[in-house]
Amino acid sequence: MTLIYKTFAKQAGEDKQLNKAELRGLIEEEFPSLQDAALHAGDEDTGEKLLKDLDWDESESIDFMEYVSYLAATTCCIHKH
Ligand SMILES: [Ca+2]
Repeated sequence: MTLIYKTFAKQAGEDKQLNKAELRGLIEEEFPSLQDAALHAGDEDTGEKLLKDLDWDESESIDFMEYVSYLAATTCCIHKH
């Protein structure tokens, strides 16, 4: 969990929130296969789509809890298949 937080905080900066550009940077750095899959599906702006999907409180940014929820959901999906 510490490593997950450090990865998040590295991109999020002092405000501890990921904006669209920071989210895109995190995806490109940590989940390149997700970026490749999105591009292959014709979704060129993965950051924009993910921001809408993850931003539960519609704050236009992703906080750590929203990010961790995404990781948990993704991990569950991966292990089902
Ligand atoms: Ca949010």
